[in-house]
Amino acid sequence: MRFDELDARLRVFETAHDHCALPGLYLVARLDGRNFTRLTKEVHAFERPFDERFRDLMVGTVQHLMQCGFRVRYGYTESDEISLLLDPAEDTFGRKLRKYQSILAGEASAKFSLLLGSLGTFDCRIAQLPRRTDVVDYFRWRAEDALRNSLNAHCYWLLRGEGATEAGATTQVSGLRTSEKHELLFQRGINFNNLPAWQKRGLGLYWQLVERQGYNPVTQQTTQTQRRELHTDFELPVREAYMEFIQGLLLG
Ligand SMILES: Nc1nc2c(ncn2[C@@H]2O[C@H](COP(=O)(O)OP(=O)(O)OP(=O)(O)O)[C@@H](O)[C@H]2O)c(=O)[nH]1
Ligand SMILES: [Mg+2]
Repeated sequence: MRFDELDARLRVFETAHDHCALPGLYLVARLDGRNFTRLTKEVHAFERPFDERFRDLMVGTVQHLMQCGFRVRYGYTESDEISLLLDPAEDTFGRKLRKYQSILAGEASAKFSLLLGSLGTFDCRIAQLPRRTDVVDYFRWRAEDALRNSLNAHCYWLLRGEGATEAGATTQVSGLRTSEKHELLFQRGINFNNLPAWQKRGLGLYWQLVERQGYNPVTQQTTQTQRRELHTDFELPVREAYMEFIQGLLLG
């Protein structure tokens, strides 16, 4: 069989099930660290429940993902996960989902591993959201997940620190209502509400226009230019203010 016949015969097995996102749908990619429970607790001894070094590795990875060839309006990270809101007009690779998923997972894994100095890998999935309200709800959902995880993790590690076993601490925490978890921490001198915002709500990265002063050596005059810079927000707004913030990202 000639090469071009062989090529045509076999190519179809790779591409026949290729899915493309429909135009107009909002795309949000979510990447999640693979086996990061082991990575954060056995392979590397990161502080529990939250470690600023780990946070900064995740932020560095998001910064890279927002500048690796796709138009990303908003990057959000909590725990070992990253969500990326793609620009509604994003059309690279003809909106082929396979391309977005594999390239983003590859870029994230490569960048995170370089920053960490050893292997750390991510998976990636894409949500295709039909309406703006779905995008707002998506990010509200992840922020609420961050809050619940944070409260549980603080309680869990506090109990472990007091000698509880893995199973004992898990059962104890899962049997408590939210108010009781707050109370458990409060009785040990921890006011959950006063913990750093990034631990409770995650972090957001978005583009900001900033004024920069330059100098034109030809005209020997100072110049004023606007540049797009990536901003990391450690104090994301809460509740309605956060929903409005996400809505704002979708305009324009
Ligand atoms: N020590 C420490 N662990 C963290 C930190 N941030 C996230 N993690 C851990 O990362 C893990 C993320 O959980 P999952 O994504 O559900 O679990 P996983 O082990 O990655 O499993 P898969 O995602 O299914 O591969 C949890 O065990 C968190 O405790 C941190 O700042 N410090
Ligand atoms: Mg994970």
